[in-house]
Amino acid sequence: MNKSTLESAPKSIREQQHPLIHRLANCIEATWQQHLQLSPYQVPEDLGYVEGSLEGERLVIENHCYQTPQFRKLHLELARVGNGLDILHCVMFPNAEYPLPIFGADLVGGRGGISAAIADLSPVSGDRSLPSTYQQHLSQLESYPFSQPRDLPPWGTIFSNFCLFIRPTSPEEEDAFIQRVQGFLTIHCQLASATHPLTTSEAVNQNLLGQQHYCQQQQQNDKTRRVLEKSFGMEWAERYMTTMLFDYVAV
Ligand code: BLA
Repeated sequence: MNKSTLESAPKSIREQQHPLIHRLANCIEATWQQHLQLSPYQVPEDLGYVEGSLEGERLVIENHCYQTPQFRKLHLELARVGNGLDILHCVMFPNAEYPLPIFGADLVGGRGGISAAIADLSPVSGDRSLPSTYQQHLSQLESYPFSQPRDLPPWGTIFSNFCLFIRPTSPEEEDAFIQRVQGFLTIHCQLASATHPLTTSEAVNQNLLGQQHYCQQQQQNDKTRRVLEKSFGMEWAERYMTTMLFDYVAV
């Protein structure tokens, strides 16, 4: 195994990634910068830039993290497996005091094209519904007839009715995907900035329980786990999935 942390990565791997991943990464960061007050977020020391290759292909991971008054962690991760499989992973974890849904996105693919493009604003309330302001704004986004919608896995009960999960099949569909995600992000940043914090510990605990459930479901994604295990081993994959990808504040 070859695992290393570099003080500064030579050049963002997004330059080499699939153009849709590169575009979405830029779009996410630009939207965050436009609408939120970003501060640095301390990534666990050895997890900012990681490289591994155990039995199979080399996996390179680059993490970009920020925090804001409303979000305890904004996480954008770019990864490359071997010479062909590119991954973008993004989650916006709200602070415990803010009753906000969780924005998440994952793009997986390579030279043969993107196989999975998913984005959602996932509810964390007790009744698993989105706040009505979110429902109103999201239902006004332009719909697009994507030709290859994909079925959610069994753990995907956390996603909302607005969840978009497709395999994009043309440049038009790639544009429409970016446009929808941009819509999700803009609505989310604007509504989050106007949201007041919760005032009771019961409400905060309920919010944290919802976030915990979201993370526990995501931790069941065996496709993600397998990619990490192949390059870093089981123990490391478990630590990475529970401390970096889907960590939560236990209630
Ligand atoms: C699917 N995620 C996948 C797949 C791979 C990864 C290889 C299968 C692609 C396919 O079916 O076409 C791998 N994803 C990774 C890795 C990382 C990653 C290695 O993020 C990180 C290092 N996943 C998320 C988030 C969402 C998500 C935030 O991280 C949603 C908001 C969803 N990914 C998601 C779903 C699938 C997937 C629903 C399909 C799973 C399935 O079909 O079983």
